[in-house]
Order: sequence, then structure tokens, then C-alpha cells
Amino acid sequence: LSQTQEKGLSKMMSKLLRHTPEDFGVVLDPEDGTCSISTLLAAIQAQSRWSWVKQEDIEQVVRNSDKQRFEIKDGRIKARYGHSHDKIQYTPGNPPAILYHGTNMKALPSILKEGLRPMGRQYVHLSEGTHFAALAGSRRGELVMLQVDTSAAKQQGITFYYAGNEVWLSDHMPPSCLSVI
Ligand code: HQG
Repeated sequence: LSQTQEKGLSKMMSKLLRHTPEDFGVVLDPEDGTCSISTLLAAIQAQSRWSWVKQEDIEQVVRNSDKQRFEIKDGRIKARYGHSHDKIQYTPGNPPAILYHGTNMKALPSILKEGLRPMGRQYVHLSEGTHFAALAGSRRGELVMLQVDTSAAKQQGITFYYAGNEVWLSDHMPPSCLSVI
């Protein structure tokens, strides 16, 4: 796989595993959001652009994903985070005292007023470090880094879920738990 092919295939896999499996005739496990690798492979090969894809190519995308977007276990594959589709189950966890969310200057006034909302996804996405948060925030304009006080959030009854690789998920995060850094 060339780097361009790898990126394209990764986007295709994200679309299918995070957003619209039904458009590809795939049903994800309602609990953990997985499907078998063979199901994913067949659905990808059914797209004329990707008819040449082999299982090794999918495995290569999973292995090389800079943000470890996917997880393979016991012959099944899932997107680890980012879903807009069905709410998949995560185990509640205890996050570090501070988590980060990168956003952009245009969104800031609304975030400071109403807090962080999941918007088009199932959860708000938070990171243990500023690196991934900065990547996420920079996609939509001038980066603003927010710090989340997780103890304050827990006191308000907010649950945190660990998606792996430094990514944490939560429901709506009120402005009182946020500060700009
Ligand atoms: C913003 C990518 C106005 C929020 C990334 C963000 C991440 C508000 C945007 C992962 C708001 C939603 C998730 C409010 C939140 N008013 N704007 N009240 N509350 N927002 O893409 O966290 O490369 O759904 O700040 O790197 O940016 O795809 O969420 O700017 O890890 O693997 O609304 O997706 O990873 O955008 O990104 P998104 P996100 P991948």
C-alpha cells in the first residue's frame, strides 16, 4: 500500500465503522461496535475503487494508524472512537486529573457559554496529552486548547470512558469544568 492508498483506505474504514455501516450492508455488533474482518473486507471489496484490497492491507492500516483509530481482536475489528452511529458501550474509567480538548477560535464563545457538546458524534472527545488535542483542534481553524478539570466534572456526575491510546470520552462537559490554556 502506498501512503495515499493507506490514507484513503483508513478514511473508508472510518466511514464504515464509525458512521454509516448500513450504507455498506454491514451490521455492527450493537454492544462493542465490531464486525468480523471478513465482513469488513467483503464490504470494502464490493466498492469498485477498493476491489483489490486484501486482508493484509486492512491490517497494515490498523498497524500504521498514527492515532490507532482501529482495534483488531479475535478476528473482529472496530473503530476505537469517533462514532456518530450507534452508541457503543465503553467501560467507565478514572481519568487523570486534567484532560485536554483542542478546538478552534470560532467555536470558543459558544463552548464557554454552553460547554462541550458531542456535536455530530456520540461523545465529547478528550485527550490525556495536548498532542492529539492539538491535531484535532487545528483541523478547523485557529487552535484553542481547553483544559478539563475531571474531578470537578466527576462531582457533577459526569462519567468518563476510556477508548484507548490516551483518548477519553464523556457526555456534555459544562463550562464550569473548562479553562482555556
Ligand atoms: C466543537 C478526530 C460550538 C468541538 C479528532 C469540535 C479527534 C462546539 C467540534 C476526534 C461545542 C466537533 C474527535 C459547542 C464542541 N459549540 N462548538 N458547544 N462543543 N464543539 O470532529 O473532538 O482523525 O466531532 O470543539 O482528531 O474535534 O477522525 O470532534 O471542534 O480525535 O481519527 O465542535 O476525531 O480523529 O468536532 O474530534 P468533532 P473533535 P480522527
